[in-house]
Amino acid sequence: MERNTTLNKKGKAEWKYSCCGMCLHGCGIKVKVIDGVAVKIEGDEGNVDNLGKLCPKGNAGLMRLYDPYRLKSPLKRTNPEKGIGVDPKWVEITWEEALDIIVSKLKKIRGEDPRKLAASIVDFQRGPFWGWHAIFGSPTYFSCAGTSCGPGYHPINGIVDGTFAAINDYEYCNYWIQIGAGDGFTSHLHVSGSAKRMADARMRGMKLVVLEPWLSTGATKADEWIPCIPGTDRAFVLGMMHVLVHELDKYDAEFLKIQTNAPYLVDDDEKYVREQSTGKALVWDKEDMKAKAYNDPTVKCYALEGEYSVNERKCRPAFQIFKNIIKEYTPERVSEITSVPAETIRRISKEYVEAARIGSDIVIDGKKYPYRPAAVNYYRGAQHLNNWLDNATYVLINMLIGNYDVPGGRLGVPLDTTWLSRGHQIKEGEDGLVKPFPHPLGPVPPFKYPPDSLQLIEFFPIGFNAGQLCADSMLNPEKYGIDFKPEVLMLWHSNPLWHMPGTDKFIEVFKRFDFIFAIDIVINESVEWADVILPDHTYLESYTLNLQEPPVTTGYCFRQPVVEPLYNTKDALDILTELSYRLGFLDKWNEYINYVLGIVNKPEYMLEPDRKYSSKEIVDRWAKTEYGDDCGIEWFEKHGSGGKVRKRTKEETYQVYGNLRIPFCFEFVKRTGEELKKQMEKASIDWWDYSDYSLFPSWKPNPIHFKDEEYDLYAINFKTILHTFADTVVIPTLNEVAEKNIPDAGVLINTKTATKKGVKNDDVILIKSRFGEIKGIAKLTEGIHPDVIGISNSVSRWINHPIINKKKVKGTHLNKLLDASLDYTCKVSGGYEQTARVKILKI
Ligand SMILES: Nc1nc2c(c(=O)[nH]1)N[C@H]1C(S)=C(S)[C@@H](COP(=O)(O)OP(=O)(O)OC[C@H]3O[C@@H](n4cnc5c(=O)[nH]c(N)nc54)[C@H](O)[C@@H]3O)O[C@H]1N2
Ligand SMILES: Nc1nc2c(c(=O)[nH]1)N[C@H]1C(S)=C(S)[C@@H](COP(=O)(O)OP(=O)(O)OC[C@H]3O[C@@H](n4cnc5c(=O)[nH]c(N)nc54)[C@H](O)[C@@H]3O)O[C@H]1N2
Ligand code: SF4
Ligand SMILES: [Mo]
Repeated sequence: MERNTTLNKKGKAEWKYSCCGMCLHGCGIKVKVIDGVAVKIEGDEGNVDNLGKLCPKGNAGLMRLYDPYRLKSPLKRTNPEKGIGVDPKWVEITWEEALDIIVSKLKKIRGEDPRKLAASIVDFQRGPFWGWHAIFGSPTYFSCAGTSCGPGYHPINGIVDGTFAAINDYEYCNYWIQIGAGDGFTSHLHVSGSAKRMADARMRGMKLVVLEPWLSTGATKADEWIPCIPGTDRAFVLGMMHVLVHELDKYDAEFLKIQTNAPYLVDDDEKYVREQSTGKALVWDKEDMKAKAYNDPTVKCYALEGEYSVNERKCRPAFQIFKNIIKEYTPERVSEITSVPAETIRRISKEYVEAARIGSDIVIDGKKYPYRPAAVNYYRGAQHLNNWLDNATYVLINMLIGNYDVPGGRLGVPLDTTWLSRGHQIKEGEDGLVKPFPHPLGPVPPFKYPPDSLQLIEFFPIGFNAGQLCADSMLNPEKYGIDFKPEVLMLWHSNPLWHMPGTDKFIEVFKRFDFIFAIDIVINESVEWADVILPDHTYLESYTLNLQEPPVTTGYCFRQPVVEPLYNTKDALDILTELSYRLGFLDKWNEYINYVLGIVNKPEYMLEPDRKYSSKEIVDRWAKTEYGDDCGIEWFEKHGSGGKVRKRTKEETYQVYGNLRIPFCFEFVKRTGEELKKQMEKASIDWWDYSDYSLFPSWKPNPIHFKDEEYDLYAINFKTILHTFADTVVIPTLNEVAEKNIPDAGVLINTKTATKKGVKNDDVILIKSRFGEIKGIAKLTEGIHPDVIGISNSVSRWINHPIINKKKVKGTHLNKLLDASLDYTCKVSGGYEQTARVKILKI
């Protein structure tokens, strides 16, 4: 149905429906426009993802559009000297001149060796177009956006049930444990709508337990806050599994037997034992007392425990191996690691498994499902150096109660885009299991030595682009076999000097590029180093279709201009098309677009190789490909995207793996590690560690956990509802509110710890790690673990900007305290350690 968009006839006001671009998630918005001026943004109540709600950032969007410090024209640096605080002496130039300068640099390196381009791209809402640098010919992704977010999380979801993300069931969960995630309160999946979903769940009585080093927003609202030492969450959960299996003997054995590989027999070489004639993985039938193929219909009773001899080899069900591993994680031992009392670990485990109602069913819309209304949700804060092991642990604590993709439990969140997949990517894999997708954004990059990418993606058969490694590989090319010298850095919607760990190393790296160009809307810490800047339209002036892991809905949110572009700016997609044309690869670029947008499936909309298409035309064809001939831009302009964003059905949500099994034991991961090792050894690489490529998770302290009397504290970071990274700190209202919100206003220190160190509220302190130092303003609170200090993003910026310059202390940025190196990188997923060991001094 067409919506009535004219609300106020007298004032000629019209409401335009569009998509919020203040963070990646893209809530539905409507913007009131009077005489060509946008005056108000509200949530689109027809959008069932955000349910008509907006977070503070979404409400502040007009300040992005009308920001006086926006880029208004292409700029060229006239001061060749680069550095922090050095004035680039920008001058405005024409688009023609700007493109000429960039194209001549790019032409030169493309002719010599296209790997000389490094690209830092984090424009999530235009995700399909991230491949521009690959079409140019360079595999270097100069950003840790992937490894900051969910380096092990996305791959493990791709391996377990062919999804990208996951969330507890807002509708049916009764006992929600939240570990290091802002879901439902501040961040992660679609917070505007999820705050309502979380509040509704609490109103119907759902209990919430939050494990966090500080009293986060979620923790303040929870039934129980459990403070812990950073990076020890995995130990806490291993302790929970110990209690379930060794003390309470309560877990969902039926689910493990029928729906997972827990009963598969594994030998001492950590391989499945196979039927000699068919090669099928074997299980042990307890009743017939013999090994049978996992899918043999005569299996009467799968053994989960015991030790057997098959094909003259000793073997055990995978579950028995798991049980042996977690034997050592008694609550007493785990308590020493985490600082959480043993009785708390026991009590929470008991509450969790009791709430899970193992064995119960529920009928929804006439269909019977297993009912497991308890689940553990986690995200960035729960993932540390041994990131893979962290993720495997949190997956297993859910699987142990049989809650995977059933009502009340842990639900997979697919990336419902045509360019990547459509729904859960459930395909039959080997040994009766779902097919693993260890690189959820594309095919597994083949091993290669010497590598072609600075982020060494060739060494990560599971995981993500570990952009933080670009620093080490540029500074020590011989160590990694890098046989080319990067010359040009492209920045698009990205601030790597801010977002990468090891800031000082990256400052050094920035000095080594001969030429930097940026596509942005404002000048940030990285863009300040550019030679030429190309100004992009803001989200309120441009087109796209956006779909980013909505937890309970599917369908694109449509972005359209609500006003004419205010300045001499261009859409980033049009810029990329123009560059492709001038560099002579428009044909390849158009072919790529046809492929990533799925237009290849609708030949009538395919882009021809030699024509430049505007962003509007591309989005129109994209929309028609997705939704049919009548649903191009014209349709969306009239209707907004409300109608196309819909709730995922029960069939799309529950038990999507059908009769296929999901992995409880990560035999696939173990095997992948062995294959990698063989290739590395052939290339004479003896400095890689394969130990985390394991069947099951375990605990080992990482370098932040060794006894360190000098650096006696841990520094952590967190996002709050007020900001998207630190980008929105330059939005006046958001900054103003943040300055009044204690967690956003300085460095959180436990009152007792501060008093011991002679630090008072609002004192300026020096924070030092082994890798760097920063200054900050102390904010004393009871709401943080005594061994931890907490630094929000809102105090982290150092750019020369009227809002930042007004701050008493600039640049209180956690990343300056971190290292960017292989030592602090997970060798499976590419994730990195985001916690620092620090000491503080009053100054
Ligand atoms: N408001 C807002 N929303 C966002 C974003 C944003 O910038 N702002 N960014 C989006 C993006 S790209 C992402 S990746 C997601 C990230 O979403 P989240 O993972 O939810 O974000 P964070 O705040 O980085 O981390 C979550 C929590 O982990 C806690 N934490 C830190 N260390 C530890 C630890 O060792 N153990 C435990 N248990 N907790 C710890 C932090 O204090 C924080 O409260 O959010 C998305 N949504
Ligand atoms: N200390 C610390 N480090 C972190 C994080 C953290 O929370 N704390 N979070 C990590 C995570 S999860 C991620 S994903 C990364 C994100 O890291 P970044 O990619 O750097 O994140 P943003 O700040 O969103 O984007 C950078 C820049 O995009 C530009 N921009 C904004 N809107 C537009 C637009 O419409 N068009 C264009 N062309 N440019 C625009 C702005 O200049 C902004 O500064 O950072 C990671 N690093
Ligand atoms: S959650 Fe993100 S997309 Fe939604 S209103 Fe807030 S900033 Fe906008
Ligand atoms: Mo992220």
